[in-house]
Amino acid sequence: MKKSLIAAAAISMSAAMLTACGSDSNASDDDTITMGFSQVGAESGWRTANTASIQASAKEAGIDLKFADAQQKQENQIKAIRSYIQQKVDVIAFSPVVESGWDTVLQEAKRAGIPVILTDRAVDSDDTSLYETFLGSDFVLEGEKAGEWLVANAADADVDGDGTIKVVQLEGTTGAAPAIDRADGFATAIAADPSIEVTASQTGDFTRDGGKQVMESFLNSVQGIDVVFAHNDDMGLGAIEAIEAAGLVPGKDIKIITIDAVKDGMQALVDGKINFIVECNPLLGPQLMELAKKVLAGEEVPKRVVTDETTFTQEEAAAVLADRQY
Ligand code: GYE
Repeated sequence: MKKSLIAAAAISMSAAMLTACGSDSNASDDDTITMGFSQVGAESGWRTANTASIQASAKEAGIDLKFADAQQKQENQIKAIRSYIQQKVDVIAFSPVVESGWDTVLQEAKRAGIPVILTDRAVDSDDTSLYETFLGSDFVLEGEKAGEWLVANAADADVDGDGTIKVVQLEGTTGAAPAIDRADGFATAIAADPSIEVTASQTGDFTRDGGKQVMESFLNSVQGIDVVFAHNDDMGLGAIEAIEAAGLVPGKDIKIITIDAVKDGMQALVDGKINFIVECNPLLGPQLMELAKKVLAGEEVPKRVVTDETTFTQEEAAAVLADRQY
């Protein structure tokens, strides 16, 4: 009805007006895509930027987004996914807080005929038919890049000059893909230099507070720490607070390597408090919306879409900091 009225009226309209009417009518069409998105939480600067990207891109793509923050709890994500199934959304997207334990709920989505797209983090399910595609970073590669930098800068990183480079690792959320993969990639890369060893490793849950607390305990229990490898900027920033509180100079007395490259991390890199950052791109929204449209149009999409990323030294960070979006 609405469409035919517009069509009739359009006969006497200019081409410009016709275009305007055509796009206006879309917003209320029944064929508007509804996406249910279950986000991990709001644990880090990366996550905040990721959420903003998804919300803005959905709006731009004309996709009706139902969004839920799971506060880093898998049970909340499962509840959100079940409610999206009940609401009969067109597509479900989510960033799984941990890798395992998703098969049951994903089978429920499959039975309901609702396609699922994984963004940012992967699941470890053997049944890859439970999701259409996985969009996100190569976390193993990120860990390798961090380790390779350390191998290349080993002489400088042996702060106390005792011939052993003692690394303490601040892990991400236990069981999360980026925590598992970054630790693996880092271990592989540092194996090239036997003088580098991970002396202690503990989770800081990807949060600033977590990083601070774990670093405080490392400073009390581990002698001669040369390097901190933090699985994200936020934990590295928390570690900086703990190091400064202990009367040491971050970036000098203890070298710091992190992953993400959010603005606060980049600022600390420019200030000399962090020594190297591996980028992890949170701006996944535009690609996610595009993939969702393709999946729903029945088009083939690749099973894996990897995001392009770089690394930053202190000098490189100084050159780009002013233009950093997040
Ligand atoms: O590195 C960290 C966040 O899954 C890639 O989660 C993401 C990670 C990111 O909390 O800051």
